[in-house]
Amino acid sequence: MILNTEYPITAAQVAAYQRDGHILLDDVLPASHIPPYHDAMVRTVAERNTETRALKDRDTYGMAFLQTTNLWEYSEVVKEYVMAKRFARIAARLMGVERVRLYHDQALFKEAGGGITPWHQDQHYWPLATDKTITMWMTLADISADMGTLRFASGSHVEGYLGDIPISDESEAQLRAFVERKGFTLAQADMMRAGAATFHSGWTLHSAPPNFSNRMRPAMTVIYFADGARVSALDNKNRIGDRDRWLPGAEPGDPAASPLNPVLG
Ligand SMILES: O=C(O)CCC(=O)C(=O)O
Repeated sequence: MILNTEYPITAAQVAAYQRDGHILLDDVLPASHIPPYHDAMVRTVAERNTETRALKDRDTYGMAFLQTTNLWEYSEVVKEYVMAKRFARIAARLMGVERVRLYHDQALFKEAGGGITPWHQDQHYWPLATDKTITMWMTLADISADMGTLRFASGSHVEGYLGDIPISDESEAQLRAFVERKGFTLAQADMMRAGAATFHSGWTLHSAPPNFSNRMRPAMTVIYFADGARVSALDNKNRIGDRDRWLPGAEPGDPAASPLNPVLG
């Protein structure tokens, strides 16, 4: 089955990912294979979503997307997708590691009229003592930039942890100013075909524009880290929450390897 097949990654692509902290790859899941996964994800998001407020009544984070986590725990079809060797091997190859584990998945559906995704660093949230973390962000429909393809600050991953700056109006102001001051080149796909994906490092600064269209931007993410990584200090409140949810029972210094974090490839 397609999810266990190899997606060839060249040495030039590995070098580009390691230099920029992100890369766009086409046909990570060829479009003809998407419908069953798309449908299972839409169904699971509908079942699990707890957001009922109108967009105008939410804060900036709430307007950015409907965020539904670990869909694989609730749908066998989504589980097949999240556990796919094909995606995990891309993650391992780009990071230059032998094997990766699953951290968690999340659907990030930016609604029609949804707001910006503020500038942020994912690894602010993750109690993982390694630089080898990566998110696959796949669109399940053809989308254009004005629906919210991700915008990356190329090379910003080398900065490492920039502090306790969770996704918010403050992160948008503070980190946008940082990106401008440092003069990072910005990269954003003008369009992405269904099944294309970006991969970005946990430290890479990124954001997204609003969804100006009248259609949902259905994005599915899977987050991986290098097998062998340990749990870091729980030095901000989001890392405590993430440890409780994604690394149950693990203490700082322990291997990051709970039953929710299988080796995938
Ligand atoms: O989907 C978005 O707008 C933001 C995605 C993101 O921040 C991520 O996947 O790390």
